[in-house]
Amino acid sequence: MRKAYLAIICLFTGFNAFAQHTDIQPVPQQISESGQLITLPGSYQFTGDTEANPYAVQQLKQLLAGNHSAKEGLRIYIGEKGDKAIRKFARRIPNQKEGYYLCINDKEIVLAGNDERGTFYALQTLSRLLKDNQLPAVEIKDYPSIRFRGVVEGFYGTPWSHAARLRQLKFYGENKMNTYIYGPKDDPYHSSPNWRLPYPEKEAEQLQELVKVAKENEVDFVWAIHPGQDIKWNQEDRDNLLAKFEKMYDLGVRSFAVFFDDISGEGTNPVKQAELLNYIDENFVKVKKDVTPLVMCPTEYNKSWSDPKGGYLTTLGDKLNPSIQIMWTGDRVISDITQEGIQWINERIKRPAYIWWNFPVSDYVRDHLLLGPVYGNDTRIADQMSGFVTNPMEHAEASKIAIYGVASYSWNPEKYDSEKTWKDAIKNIMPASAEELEFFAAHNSDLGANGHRYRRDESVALQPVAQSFTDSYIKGEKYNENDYAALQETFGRMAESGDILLTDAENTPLVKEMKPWLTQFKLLGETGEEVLAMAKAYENGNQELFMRKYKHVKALQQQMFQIDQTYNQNPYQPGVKTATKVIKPLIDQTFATVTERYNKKYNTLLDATTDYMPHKLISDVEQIRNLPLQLKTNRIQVSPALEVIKWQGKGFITIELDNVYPAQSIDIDFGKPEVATWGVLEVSTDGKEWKKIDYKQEKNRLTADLQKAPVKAVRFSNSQDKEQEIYLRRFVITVDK
Ligand code: LTM
Repeated sequence: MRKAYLAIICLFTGFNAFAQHTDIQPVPQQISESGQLITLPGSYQFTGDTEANPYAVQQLKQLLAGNHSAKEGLRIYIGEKGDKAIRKFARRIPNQKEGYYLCINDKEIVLAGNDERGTFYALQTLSRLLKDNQLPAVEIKDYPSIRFRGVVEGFYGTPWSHAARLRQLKFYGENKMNTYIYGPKDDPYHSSPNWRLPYPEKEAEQLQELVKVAKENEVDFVWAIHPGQDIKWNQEDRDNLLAKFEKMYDLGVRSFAVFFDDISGEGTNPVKQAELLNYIDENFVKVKKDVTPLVMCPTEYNKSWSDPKGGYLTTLGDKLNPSIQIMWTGDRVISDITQEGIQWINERIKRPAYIWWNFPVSDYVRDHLLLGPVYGNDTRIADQMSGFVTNPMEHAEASKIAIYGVASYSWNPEKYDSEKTWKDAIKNIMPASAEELEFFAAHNSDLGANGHRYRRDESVALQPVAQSFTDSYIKGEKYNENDYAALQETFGRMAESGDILLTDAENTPLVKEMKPWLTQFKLLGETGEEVLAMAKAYENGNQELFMRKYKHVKALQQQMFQIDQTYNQNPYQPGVKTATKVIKPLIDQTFATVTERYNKKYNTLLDATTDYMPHKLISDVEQIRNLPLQLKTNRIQVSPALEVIKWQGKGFITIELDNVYPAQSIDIDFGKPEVATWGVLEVSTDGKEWKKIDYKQEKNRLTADLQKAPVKAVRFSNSQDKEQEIYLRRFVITVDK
């Protein structure tokens, strides 16, 4: 009886006939199911396979292994609205771009797209449902809530490799993302001054292959140009830009973007930007006919950098042709998208914003891995945005955890479950070691202190225990045995999961990216175990054991220091930091506490320091005041910033050292040659009285030789009333230690 009922689902039943148990990402808009499982027979009768989206048909036939031209067997209907093969299901297809209708029962499978992409997405859902040669009987009506969903490779740092990009495009197709915007800041042919030049042959061939693979996965390959830092607003540069677009068109590109972010000077003029974009729209996009609407990233791409009166943004809103999409990162450079925030920008640009979400990008915190869940974006504003793309880390595989979350959020925000999607992502990316990866990711998700003040939860489940241990042992005297045992278990698992993931052979590109962090994580876990052993030995009055454990901790700390100094040595935030929000501070504080107690009790002088930052940065320049300091042996440096910094008149930056040191030199690079006309460098021996010092300037580099003069603080100020725009590339003080 039940079987008969199911056999007619595709044609006659309505939705919500059954409860939903099937668990797939992105979550479909409507799904009903009976709970019946259908075992695939191995022979299939296809209807519509010669007309339907060929990429969907090809994948379908790979998925359903067996006889594809049988006279008997499960019937498969596939096609797009308007195709004869699926005419009888046409009314069931959602009338939405990229929408589809999927029905599975024991007589037939229907994959009916509202358009070609819809059919492809029906197939992706089918593929997710297939487990152990069985499919659940379901009826699904589905479509995306946000029009453009995907990734903008828009970070600073090493661009993704060709192989990584190919894997990404497949991943986007599987997760129903339709957009990949190519805009790596460090690709010289994307940005100034080489944007005018064509790609060399090898790169051009690779781009051509990416375009082809993007197409096979129903992804729009959007090639972005970043010409603003040196563009001349004349016909010659318009021609240069169109010539470059023509070259990209010849490689197969059919979607284009122009980025004006992170630039200063003439290129920031909104009237000129709008004129250029409209010119490209009218003389290229509309002429070609097969090119999709342009996307642009404005210079004022977030609220905190925008003229409150709206001059720049309203100019774009008024002047840009309506079909041109305008990108937006939110209230700040790095921020989550809110109802209020999106209304604010949409009013100004007079169109729904195209969101450029700066997570999990880590180009301003490169010593961290960001593997946590996607959360924070409002789930009720899908109709107020035209697109939602994530800017990832330079680690392509590791970024997939967040990309998977964004795919799910942007397909169906109202049904988006952050924690669950994160867990599913991990299972999808590394099924065999999912438990270990989840554990590692849970402790590697925060960014640490950073100039953008963007933080994420980390080690959430451990926080109550960590707090209780801190209160009872570090602030008090005696730990609770249960807390002790829970921490011991956690530290043990850190070492275990580090080892297991380091040897995982299932996703080797991911292991390769994470290796320095995995090694560090494992060492930190071992350190934690030994620090707990120190606490126990101290409590038991076992001095011999305490000293053994102390020496081991010192050796482990030394190994972690070596990793930090050897791997990921980029010029911005070199090194490898792990579990920095809860676990590392807890281990460090416990170590310091127990060592100090031991010193006091046994009158010893054991070193209780762990790595710490004794020096301070003080500034009234908004974009500088929260930048962390870095300490490399005898060099104290400000962590460089990537964007243009607006330095108000009389604004200053001061580095205050913990003591007076004989100073060797000060070395500054503000990315501009004319700093000497407004900048004053001073030093102080007490932080109160200041002495102006001379510096040499060669191009953008300022250096002062201090010849071991005693220094407690260094200050650099804008001596004038006028705002300056700089890039904070380098600010280093070298002292004798
Ligand atoms: O966010 C935008 C629009 N531009 C840049 C990105 O290239 C960079 O990756 C992020 C994060 O540092 N910040 C930017 O300003």
